[in-house]
Amino acid sequence: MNFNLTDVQQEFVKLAKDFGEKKLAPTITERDHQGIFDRALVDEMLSLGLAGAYFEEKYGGAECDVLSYILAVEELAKYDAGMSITLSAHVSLCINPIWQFGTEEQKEKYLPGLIEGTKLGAFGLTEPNAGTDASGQQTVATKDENGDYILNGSKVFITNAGEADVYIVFAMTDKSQGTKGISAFIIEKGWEGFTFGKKEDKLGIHTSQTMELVFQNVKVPKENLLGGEGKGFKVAMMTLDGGRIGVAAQALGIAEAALNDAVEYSKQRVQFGKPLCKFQSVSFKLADMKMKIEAARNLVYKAAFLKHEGQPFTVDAAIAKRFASDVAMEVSVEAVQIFGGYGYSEEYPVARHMRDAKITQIYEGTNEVQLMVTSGALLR
Ligand code: COS
Repeated sequence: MNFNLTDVQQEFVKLAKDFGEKKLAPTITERDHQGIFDRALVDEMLSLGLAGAYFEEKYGGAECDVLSYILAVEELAKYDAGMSITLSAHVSLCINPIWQFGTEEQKEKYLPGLIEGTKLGAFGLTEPNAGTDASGQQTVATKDENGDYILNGSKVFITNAGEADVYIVFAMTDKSQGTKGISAFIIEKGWEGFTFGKKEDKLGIHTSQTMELVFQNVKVPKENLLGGEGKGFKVAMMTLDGGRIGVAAQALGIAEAALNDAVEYSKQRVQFGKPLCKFQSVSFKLADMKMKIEAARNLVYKAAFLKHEGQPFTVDAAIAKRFASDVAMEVSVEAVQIFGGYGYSEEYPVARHMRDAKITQIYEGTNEVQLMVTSGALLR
């Protein structure tokens, strides 16, 4: 693996960094504290072309690589972890499955708007009683006399919900078939019977929006079946494999931001007549944080590289997601410790990093799920 970033990859980093510095950093505290999902900012971020990194030009993409996209997610997360997951859910969980499993008609219809950013995407798998056990779907899609589907049920904890225009939604088309009775559908906001329920009041990532999807006799044209009937579980699992690299990149960005804040603070804060960084108890802590971050970076970039090369990456994505999210949690907790009492205050950003880090250990498959995936492959 080449560790030198290409010019194009560096360009993606620069785009995200400039946007982070100029547009996200000045308002993050206010947006975080008030729980503002700023659609105008999201649109501006998407207009930079970050969503199209690895898709073909004919759909509006840049035809570069997966790592360019992952680098952008990581960079955004340094400034605004909520914004980074908005992008990751949009690309990994909505654009990618349409691109990977869609018919040419579906791709031509949906990809350009999503890639250009005039449309926002989301993904609905989780239900009140089907979280880690994704096979326990209760949402049902029954066929009508024309072969179209009627969707009934609900989805919870859906990133970008309410704001997104296009949703990848999973439902049981044949309950007797277990995981082979699950199908995926492309659903549009505004269809009759498709509404939004509870908005989550979360511990962190306040600048991203999380809501419930409610389907009451929603008619879904048969043309919007994604990947074939009964293929939904595989669509979901393979989509989540990619999504986990996005979450891992988000975690990496959060950890880097926490370390940078801790380094700066430790140079400025004077106690017992010298800056904190002159105490070995602090400088060694910083060194440990750096070591963990660099190890996480290798895992995250490797998973992105493998995905781009078309090589198997399920286990690498699971390992990267688990490791990077644990690092984000550990590093942000240590950053708070270095800040002391000020770290516990919302006046400084490290409290936000710690709140934001926690979700990376939970969503797109809890870290225990990542152990199931890894051990399952090891013992097969
Ligand atoms: N890629 C391709 N196929 C996969 C796959 C993957 N990553 N993971 C599972 N499959 C396939 C299996 O090969 C199997 O196919 P066959 O029946 O043809 O052999 C099928 O899917 C069922 O697999 P398995 O028996 O392993 O499924 P389980 O119900 O035991 O699920 C876990 C295993 C727990 C790993 C899965 O349910 C999971 O990932 N859950 C977490 C879901 C999640 O991430 N939720 C968050 C929602 S989005 S925030």
